[in-house]
Amino acid sequence: MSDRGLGITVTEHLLREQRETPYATGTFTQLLNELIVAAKIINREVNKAGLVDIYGYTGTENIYGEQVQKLDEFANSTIIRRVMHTGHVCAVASEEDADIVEVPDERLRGPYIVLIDPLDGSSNIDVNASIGTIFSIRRRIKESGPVTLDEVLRKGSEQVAAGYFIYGSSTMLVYTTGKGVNGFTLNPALGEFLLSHRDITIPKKGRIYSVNEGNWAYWDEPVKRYVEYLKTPDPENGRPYSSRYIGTLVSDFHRNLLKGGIFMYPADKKDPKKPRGKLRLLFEAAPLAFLIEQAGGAASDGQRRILDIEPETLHDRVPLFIGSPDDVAEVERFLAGEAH
Ligand code: AHM
Ligand code: MG
Repeated sequence: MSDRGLGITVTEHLLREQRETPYATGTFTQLLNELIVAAKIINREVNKAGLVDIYGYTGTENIYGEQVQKLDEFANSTIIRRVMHTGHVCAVASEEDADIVEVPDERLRGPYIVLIDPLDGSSNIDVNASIGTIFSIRRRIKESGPVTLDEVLRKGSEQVAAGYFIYGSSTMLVYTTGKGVNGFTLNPALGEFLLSHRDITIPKKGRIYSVNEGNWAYWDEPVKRYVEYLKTPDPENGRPYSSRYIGTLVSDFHRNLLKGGIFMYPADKKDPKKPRGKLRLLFEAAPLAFLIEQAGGAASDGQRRILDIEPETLHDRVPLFIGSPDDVAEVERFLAGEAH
């Protein structure tokens, strides 16, 4: 029987996936549910963000003498608190924190490690453009004992789930557990995420490129040549591409996932302290790489598959080229000097 029109909730969808997985205990379903609750709380605060001027600036005291927390700090602490009390997690690593946060020994601990970018694109809050939360879930390596950094510094191919919430004109959850990608839209009247985008597949080739072109002067020549190529008219091959850049990775990624195209944050020479691009491997590139591959796309640092890269530190940065498979293959050819 078709379930069209039924409005499958994300919980129902998770339970169905769980039933199809032999030996599944439901642990993972509960963990993802907790992330969903955290995202609903964040969403509520994001929706009020424009009111800060009325109720008081963030980071300062409001008119009631209370400290108003910045939204990114609020998102970070909300997710960490919620997932740490589930009993299913042994540690959380966040883009906002220098080190991993371990669940104390005296609390119930589980086998999962959660990695988060709690509020991606937070510089867009002030201008009412969409922002997001990225998450990645891994299983720890050891059976017990303190969580060590080497358990977190693992290739992206070892993720068991990854996804994001986007706080946009609608609030959505898009996630994968390695069995394709599904998208859910929050129905605000019900407070439930309903299946709205089943089995998302990215077009093989797109017509959109997303990059901060203001960094042009700092790019290597092959990147410049590739972007020039995308802008050079060739109607038979779908060029010129359109340029779309929001400046929130989640939002730029989401659009390209649905419509096809390529998002790039190449390495640049602007900041000598960040010669390897801007985006973080563990918190941004790897979770989105898992999603894009599950949707039939590709993600590369220009030479290597993102999911094969072993991080050296928690906050490693990587150049990122992610999107439709033919577009990513093409940029790799430019970077290898095989096309110009
Ligand atoms: P952040 O971690 O400081 O929020 O930076 C991440 C964001 C991404 O969401 C976005 O793709 C990128 O930075 C935009 O950077 P830029 O403003 O340099 O184009
Ligand atoms: Mg980010």
